Amino acid sequence: MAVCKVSSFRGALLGALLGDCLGAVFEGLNTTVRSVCQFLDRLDKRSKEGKDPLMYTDDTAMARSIIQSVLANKQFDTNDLAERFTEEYKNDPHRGYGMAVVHVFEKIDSGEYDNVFIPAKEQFDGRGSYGNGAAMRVVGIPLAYPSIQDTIKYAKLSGQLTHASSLGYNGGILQALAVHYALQGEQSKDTFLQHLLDHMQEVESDEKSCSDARALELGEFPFCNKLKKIKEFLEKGNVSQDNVVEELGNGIAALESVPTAIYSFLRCMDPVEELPQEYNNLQRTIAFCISLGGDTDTIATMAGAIAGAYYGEEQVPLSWKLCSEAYQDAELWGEKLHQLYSTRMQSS
Ligand code: F2R
Ligand code: MG
Ligand code: MG
Ligand code: MG
Repeated sequence: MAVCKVSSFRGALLGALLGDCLGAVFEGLNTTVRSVCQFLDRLDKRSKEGKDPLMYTDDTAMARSIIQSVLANKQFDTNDLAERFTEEYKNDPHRGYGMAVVHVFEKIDSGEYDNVFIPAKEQFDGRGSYGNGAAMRVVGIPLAYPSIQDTIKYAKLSGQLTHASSLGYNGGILQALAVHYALQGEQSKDTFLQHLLDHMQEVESDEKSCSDARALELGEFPFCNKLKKIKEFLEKGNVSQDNVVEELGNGIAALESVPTAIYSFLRCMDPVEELPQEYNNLQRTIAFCISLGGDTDTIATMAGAIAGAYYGEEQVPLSWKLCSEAYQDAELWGEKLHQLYSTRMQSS
């Protein structure tokens, strides 16, 4: 396993934060590459004018709870995490949370549930949520646990607190794996994708994953199939944004957004014709995701986390950072997570 630099940890958290704060401006709007780039280009002026920062949304609010929980507890503690999610929501409910997930917080807060996983299992008449909430917030897990088995285990548990459908928590596992492999540094697109595919083939082969996919008429191994589509798109080259949205998605479901974030990261390893030549890879990744439209904050936060882990904080533009709420926390927690990760790596 590669020795990971602190810059990758700070980069992952800053990339995730920027994706959320900048992406949220366009969530659900009809966007064009031009309007996204115009907005991004104005951030330099905005940062100098000392305007209020752009607010983060539920994506970052919940990611912050995971980071604080893994930093505060020696062992991964699902009760502590459930309480942090709930307290965060109660203290600051207007961060654009999903329509259904708030019922999980209300039930946990009621004190009527000894088992913190039950409220999530009751969502959608017992089918559980397949939203992208488990994936949008998971970045702290791969930054805290160098072991791939721990990353999978805790991404799953942290996801299942709100997302009992395997289509929801498996999205969280896939996003965590993508950040894990991005942290390992330079590798080919094929190698990166193959790692994800190898793990997801195992993750999606359990009975619940198969039956959840069947119930939604998705066919077997839905995330693996999307990863194969990404490989096909990358081999094809210049796939249009419309095609990306049509085949990979830009929606609120994990299956319609996590693969899109991974594709965006890999596509933006190379210049993208429609985007300014002077953008670095991280800027390209975030701009590309936002210009796909749909669930822009969440797709950009996931791709931003992967790209930030891969390229490091050197690629985080100062003006974009200065315009994002609470970026100082991302910097500080990136350092703390790096220490934790390094300590765990030495003792393994
Ligand atoms: N909620 C939003 N965006 C909506 C607009 C917000 C607006 N800006 C505002 O100011 O209010 N964004 C955030 O939600 C997504 C993450 O959602 P999460 O945490 O997965 O929540 P939830 O409620 O569990 O699922 C979201 C929706 O997905 C559909 N859904 C999920 N499972 C379903 C199932 N089994 N059957 C049918 N539908 C299911 C529902 O429509 C849920 O409400 C992120 O985008 C975050 O940014
Ligand atoms: Mg959001
Ligand atoms: Mg307590
Ligand atoms: Mg969103």
